[in-house]
Order: sequence, then structure tokens, then C-alpha cells
Amino acid sequence: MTAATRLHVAPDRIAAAARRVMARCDELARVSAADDAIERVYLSPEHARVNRLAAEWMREAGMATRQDAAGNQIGRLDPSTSSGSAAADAPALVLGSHLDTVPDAGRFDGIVGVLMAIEVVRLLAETPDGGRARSPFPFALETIAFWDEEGTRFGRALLGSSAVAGRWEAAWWGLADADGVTLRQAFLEFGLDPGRIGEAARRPDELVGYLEAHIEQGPELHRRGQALAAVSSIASARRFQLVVEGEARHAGGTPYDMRRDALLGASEAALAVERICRAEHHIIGTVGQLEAYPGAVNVVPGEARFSLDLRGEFDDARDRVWDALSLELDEIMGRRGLRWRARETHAAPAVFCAPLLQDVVRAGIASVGALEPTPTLFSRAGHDAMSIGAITDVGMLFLRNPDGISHHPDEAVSAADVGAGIRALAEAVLHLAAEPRP
Ligand code: HGY
Ligand code: MN
Ligand code: MN
Repeated sequence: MTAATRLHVAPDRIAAAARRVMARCDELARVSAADDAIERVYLSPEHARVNRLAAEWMREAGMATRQDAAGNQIGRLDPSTSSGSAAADAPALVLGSHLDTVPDAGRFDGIVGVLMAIEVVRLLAETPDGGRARSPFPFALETIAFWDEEGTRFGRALLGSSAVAGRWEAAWWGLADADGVTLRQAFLEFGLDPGRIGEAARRPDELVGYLEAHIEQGPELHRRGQALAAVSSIASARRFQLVVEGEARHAGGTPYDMRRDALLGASEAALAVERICRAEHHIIGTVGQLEAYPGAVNVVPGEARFSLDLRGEFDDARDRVWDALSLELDEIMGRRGLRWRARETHAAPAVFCAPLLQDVVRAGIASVGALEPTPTLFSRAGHDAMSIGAITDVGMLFLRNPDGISHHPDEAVSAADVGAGIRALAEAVLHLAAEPRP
């Protein structure tokens, strides 16, 4: 795999594309359900507004656009047939990421990858004299803006990309949001037909592969002083909602030896998550939600509910940690006279990026002038590529995000790194196109 550059585009065009991406990240940040924070969830009015903007930008880059049966926004550039007509049934190389967010989010997680994908297609599109833009390759170029990668509204992540991967489960229709609105109702209110969800699914033979640019959401590139990295694999994930049951009692009159304090049991459990995961290599566990009931200042909590987000480079190591945690929770709750139960709300296996797509991403990075060997990182964050890996080869390009802070308003990325990422992603596509096709 040579790293010679294949993209002959003037630096000022790359810089202009990067500026456009940054400006559009700011514009999308203003489309939020909250006045003083960024929050965009699946099947919301903000989802509809942002899809309209993304569709406009995809069309401006020459693509034909559609919203699929799961609410994902898609752009497509057909290649030309030998007679010069559009090859509407050509398999596609898909570039994309997601436009939904966590609560109080940053403005780049997912978003920058969708916007970079649009710029890469714009750079690579051929525009026959006066004709509609075309893909210069024997395959089509598609951009997909996935929805509900985060799982913020209904608790289960990767819904939009699961639909594209043909892995939608009927049981999900009953998932309800904090207001009790089910996924089925939300579909109908958004104008989607639950009965047609199957139409979002893509077949493996329709795809050449999937490439996703995304901020690292960790400190590694920042610490190394490097802008870009290829990704080797994406962490497997399991998410749980846990309930601890004790006994609500008077905060003043109940002596300690009579208490069955559910919050203290949950708190010990959260510390056990940290202790057990830190002892394991590449396993990360987080308790992000913790609530005490009845939640009065003068009542010993009779119930506590908390979340667990558990990830690992390999599924079996992650599952061993879950088994160890379960035994620890038995001990904690037994000692405190409490009971506990867990409901699994999300599970996604680890996904390994295809060697060829790792190679073309590294070649793309090398061609933008990275001096030292191109880093290849394991992704502790989950991504839509985890779903799409079920139907085609996937590759990812990481961008440095200063200090690694993410899922936070201070999430950042530099225009220079976005420009380098656009060039590297475009070069990766050109290297892939140069590969002998099966
Ligand atoms: O949670 C994650 O890892 C991703 O940001 N959805
Ligand atoms: Mn995220
Ligand atoms: Mn993301």
C-alpha cells in the first residue's frame, strides 16, 4: 500500500471545506431541544430540522437525497454507466456518522463526521459538462447521517444504523421515553410507518464498505501530538438498568443497625464497578445515572436505581467482568440486607475494522504528511460502524479532540485537523478505488 497522494486538490479548497464544516457544526449546535445546551434526540422536531439542513448540504454537494424508513438522512452520487447514464443500482461506498446527541452535548461527536463525509463527496464528485454530479468510481458514493446512535431517548443505542443493518427488533417498538411515548408512537408522530422499517435495510451486495470519521473522544492523539489515527476495533458494549431494594424509614428515628439503605448499597456497587474494571485491561465501566427513592431529605432511601455502561475490547473479557460484578453485588446487597436486579438495555459486540479499510485509512493519513508512523487506536467509544459491520467492511478515521473531552460542551476539534481529516478521508477513498475489485 503506497502512501503517495492521489488527491490533486489545492490546499485552499481543503481549508474552505474545513471552514464550512466548522461553521455547519455551529449551525447544527443551534438546533437543540434545550435553550442553553445542545440536545437532539431521535424522532424529535430537532431531528426533522437537522435532516432538512443535512439534505440541503448533500444536494449542494451534488447528491440525490432521501430519508430512509428509520429517519436516517441519505445522499447518493451514482457512477456513470459506459453509455453515460446514471448507474442507479451500483453498489455504494458509504461515508457517514450520526447527528443525534447526548444531553448537554458537544457539537462535534458524530456531527463532524457527517459533514466531513459530505465535503469528501463534493471533492471527489465529477461533474460532466452541465450534467448531474457523478461518482468517478465504478461504485456509488453515499453519505448517511444516522439517528439515535446515542440511545438518549429510548435507552437502546444504534437504532438508526441497526435498521440499515437489517437488525431492527420488533421488541423495540415498546421502548418508551421519559414521557412514556413509545418508539412506535414516536415513529408515527414523526411521519414514519413502523410497518415499513424493513425498507431501511441494505443488503451486503449493495455496499462496497463503510468509512466513518469521528473525534477520538479520548486523550491519546492529544497526548501524542498527532492529528489523525486509524481505528483497529470498536469496543463491545453492554448497558444495564439496575434496581436496589431496601426499606424506606424515618431518617431520624431509625438506628443504623435497623437500616436497609438502598442508596448506600448502590453507592458501594458503583465503587465496585470502578475497582473491578480498573483491575482489568481494556474494560471500562461507568455508572452515569443514580437515583434514590422516595428522594426525600428525611427518608432513608428504600430504593435506588442506577445505570451501568460496560465496555471492552473483547466480548468475553467484558462478560467475565459482568459476572465478577454480579457476584460482588450479591455480596454487597446480602451484607446490607438488600435485594438487587438488573435489566439489560443494550448490547453490541466488538467490531473489528477490516484490514483493507484500516490500510487505506492509514495510507490516507500518511498522504497528508504525517511524519511519524500513523497511529492505530482501539475505540473505547461506540459508533454506528458497530452496526454496519454486520453487513459490510468498516473503517474509521479518528480526529484529535483536545484533552479528549467529549459528551460535554467543551468538546473541541480544530479546523486544521478537520482539513487534514477531509484530505485523509478523500485519499483513503482513492486508495480503496485503486484496489483491484473482486
Ligand atoms: O457511548 C458512546 O460510546 C458513543 O458516544 N455513543
Ligand atoms: Mn457519543
Ligand atoms: Mn459518536
